[in-house]
Amino acid sequence: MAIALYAFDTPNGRKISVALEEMGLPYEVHVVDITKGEQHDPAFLAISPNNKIPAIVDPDGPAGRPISVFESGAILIYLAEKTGLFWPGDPATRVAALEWLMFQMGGFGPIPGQVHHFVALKDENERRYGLERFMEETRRLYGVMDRRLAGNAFFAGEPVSIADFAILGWAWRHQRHQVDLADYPNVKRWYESMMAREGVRRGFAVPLRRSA
Ligand SMILES: N[C@@H](CCC(=O)N[C@@H](CS)C(=O)NCC(=O)O)C(=O)O
Repeated sequence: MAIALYAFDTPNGRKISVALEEMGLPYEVHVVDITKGEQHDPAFLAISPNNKIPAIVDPDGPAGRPISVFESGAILIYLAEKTGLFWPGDPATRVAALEWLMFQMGGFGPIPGQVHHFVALKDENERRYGLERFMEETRRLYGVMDRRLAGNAFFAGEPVSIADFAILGWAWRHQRHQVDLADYPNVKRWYESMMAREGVRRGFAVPLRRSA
């Protein structure tokens, strides 16, 4: 039975559509339009108590019972454990996948997300302060990623892991947080190789907004 994906067209939503496509899992999209406040609907809160996308409901969860999962990192781990895919079997490599997944969840998401917020402000002073603070840190994070990828094809080494899907969701928005990937050649090489994957293409193409 299909997994229900509750999402919108944002980095955190795209992480999961990409992972579901790459894993070949059947799923159906339920758009939660966060620009219209739909993340506060009681029915959605029942599965995502922090009123944020993404969330999933898997009708075929542990012991064959339905389960809902919120928080994109938890969803990625759940799907990786369910399928055994993009979840390194070697314990040391799995630790690396978890490290880079947590790096994304704790930093490379919350920080560029602040750039997205401040860049849209009209007040010049508020904008300047926020951008100074969060763009510098965003660029530092790209530097961390570039150094990691200097000696590794993917974030946990070989092969691709769920950490790559998590980080890709945010790197996909590099223009919005005003980062030129040419300044980070290893990230650029990784980004282009990830975006060329068939499953990734499908994951970014699936509609996560209602048509007007
Ligand atoms: N840590 C959460 C963050 C999710 C998140 O920030 N989702 C945003 C869209 S990318 C959202 O739903 N925002 C709506 C709101 O804050 O009201 C995750 O990774 O799932």
